[in-house]
Amino acid sequence: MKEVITPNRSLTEETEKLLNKQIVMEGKSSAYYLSMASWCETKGYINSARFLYDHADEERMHMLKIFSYINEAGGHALQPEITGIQHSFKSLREVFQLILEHEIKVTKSIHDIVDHCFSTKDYTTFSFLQWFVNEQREEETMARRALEIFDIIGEKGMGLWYIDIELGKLHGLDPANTETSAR
Ligand code: OFO
Repeated sequence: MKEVITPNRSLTEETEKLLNKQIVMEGKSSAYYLSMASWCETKGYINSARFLYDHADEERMHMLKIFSYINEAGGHALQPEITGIQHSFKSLREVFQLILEHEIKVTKSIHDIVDHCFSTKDYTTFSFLQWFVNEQREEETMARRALEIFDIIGEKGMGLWYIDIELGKLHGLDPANTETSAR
């Protein structure tokens, strides 16, 4: 009798569900940062806009990393519904405060999945997620440094102009290049 080939599935359904939830978070991060980038560009914060356009791309890349992982492990990665994205902000400082708050939520979500993988002995997914654990540490640090820049320079007078330049430098951008990466 011909052998039935079963799909090689190494993920439990529960882990697949959690990873799909994380896809939604990464997709939301990307949309959120894109919206912030656009707002910054309209307000003339060109360096912050470039920073955030790049960041939106990075978040999409994080989302795609999880897509590949789920599908390679025999699951089904689902395109997330993204709604309810904020389009205007009170100030540039508020943008970076919201980024920090958002990244802290993302870190918690990643840690919860890591916990789940550890307790269910899914060491493969546990190992896959280490990249995200490190990435979140870097992103939270970056958001905290950004807020320090506001405190150090101060927002009065030319302050915001200098803050915008320093925020770009924090992301490794050359302030002499005034084009945004919105293309
Ligand atoms: Fe995906 O790294 Fe932040 O959110």
